[in-house]
Amino acid sequence: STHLCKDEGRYYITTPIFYVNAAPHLGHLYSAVSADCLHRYKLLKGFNSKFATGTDEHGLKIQQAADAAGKDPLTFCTDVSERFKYLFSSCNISYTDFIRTTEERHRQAVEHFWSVLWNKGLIYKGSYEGWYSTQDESFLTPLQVTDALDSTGKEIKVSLESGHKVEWMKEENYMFRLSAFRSQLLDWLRVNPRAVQPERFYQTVLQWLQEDLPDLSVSRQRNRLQWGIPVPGDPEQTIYVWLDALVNYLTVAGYPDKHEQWWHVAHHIVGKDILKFHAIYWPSFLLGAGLPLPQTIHVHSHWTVGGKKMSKSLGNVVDPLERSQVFTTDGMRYFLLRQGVPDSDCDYTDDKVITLLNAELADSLGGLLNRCTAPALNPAQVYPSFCTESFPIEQIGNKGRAVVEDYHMLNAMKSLQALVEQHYESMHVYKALEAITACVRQTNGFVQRHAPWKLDRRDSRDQRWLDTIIHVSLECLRIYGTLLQPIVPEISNKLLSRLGVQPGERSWAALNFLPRFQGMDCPFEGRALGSDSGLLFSRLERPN
Ligand code: ME8
Repeated sequence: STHLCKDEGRYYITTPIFYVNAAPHLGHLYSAVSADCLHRYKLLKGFNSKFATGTDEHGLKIQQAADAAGKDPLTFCTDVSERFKYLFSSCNISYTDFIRTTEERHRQAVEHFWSVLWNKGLIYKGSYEGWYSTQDESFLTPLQVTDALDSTGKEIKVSLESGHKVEWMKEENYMFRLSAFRSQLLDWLRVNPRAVQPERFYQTVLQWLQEDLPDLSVSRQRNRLQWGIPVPGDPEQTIYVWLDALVNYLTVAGYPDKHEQWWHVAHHIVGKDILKFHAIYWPSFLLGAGLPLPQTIHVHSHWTVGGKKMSKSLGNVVDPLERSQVFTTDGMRYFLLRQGVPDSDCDYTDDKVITLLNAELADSLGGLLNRCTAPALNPAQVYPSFCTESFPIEQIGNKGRAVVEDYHMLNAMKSLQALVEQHYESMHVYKALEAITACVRQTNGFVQRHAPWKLDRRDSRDQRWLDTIIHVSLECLRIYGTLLQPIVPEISNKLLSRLGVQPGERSWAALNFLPRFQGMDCPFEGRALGSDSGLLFSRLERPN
């Protein structure tokens, strides 16, 4: 276990802040669960971790949604923001900060940030003429736009990337000198090849930077957009919602005067739909303001339904609250992180959820726990002793009862922690879960192979071997329970409590698999198991 001094051990992770124009869906929960997993993992490693999420409440799209709902914008925003909070607390999203862009602390941060850019001469008054997508709150070049027909058959223009409608816009705006940052961005990416992950999105950003980088409009005329933060010193202009929104990460860190300790350890999780805003606009704003750039931008792909991106505008969303009532919160979390692949889109079906959870949580992991704690095999309900005579440390010339596959299993267990760490750190959580699942399968095979229920308890050698089999299996379960805490906190708690592992014994430093095999004492040996609180995960029924 490494001791971390206060400052080295800081970590700051963020999700995007979500638009409040409609209710949260499964895609939003996925970003939040991914961030929650990293946050919980860092805490278990002993870090002082900050985890921010929140809601993006300004802009034309929100103004229009509030109008359509017949509510004043702030009331409208508060209502939807509460729904995000409710979803997140229902799903054990353990954020430390929730930010709303309509908060006073945020207005102050944005005004300050704007003034810094202005004072450095990076913002100038100009006029913008071009395409704008309100759905995406995004300015587009002619090359990013194509012809399409709307639902009434009328010819319209849409964004090539999102498919959302665009409109021609011509206004007096403030412009940001984005074009001045192209080479600095390229330098940043060259020096920090892990700044944007996974690799394919890093390549996407490099590709974008091969093209010309026009200056960016960073305000809208007040008569077009009232719902936002006015430009300092010019109330006729409202700050562009994306500049406003991105600054949220700084607001949470304590900008403008207390952000340093958190800001230099910032990591963002974003969907690929908003990569350009985070990997081009945001670093340019930060460079302009003389602030450090984020350590990592973790990008993930999209959940689709029937091959189409799940989105409010398409109306094909999966309600995460309703689904987690059916599949349990941990079931939903497990599914999202086991099936979600950052590199590519993933199609959602209930059927996939049921198949996966039944196989891996109910049968494999739950079955293993059941077997090893069942009164038939473990009548004393203890963590039994390990006997090196039946499972010698040296495999060669072994006179015990362990076979070569058993040593393979132990080797896989020994490398599991490092593998899981590597995959958690790089946000390839599905790979961590793949590795854990493979080990669980091996442990089940170990029990199956030696059929401890066939051993004769009256024979003391058999009894010691039986204890050893159970000891090793419980040690495996203890490792799985500890490693899975960031993914399925409730199931892990149930598992570890059943094994009698105390809350203070669940950190990364306490992992130490099978200490008896390394000639050390095992603190669990001889200890009473915790009480039986029922199945780890109940099999899900398929609807007829
Ligand atoms: O873009 N699959 O907010 P937003 C996976 N307010 N993730 C998805 C998803 C899907 N189908 N749909 C959405 C905004 N997401 C801005 C962000 S940040 C300074 C401002 C997730 O409500 C994913 O993280 O449209 C995506 O980037 C984000 O929600 C967009 O949420």
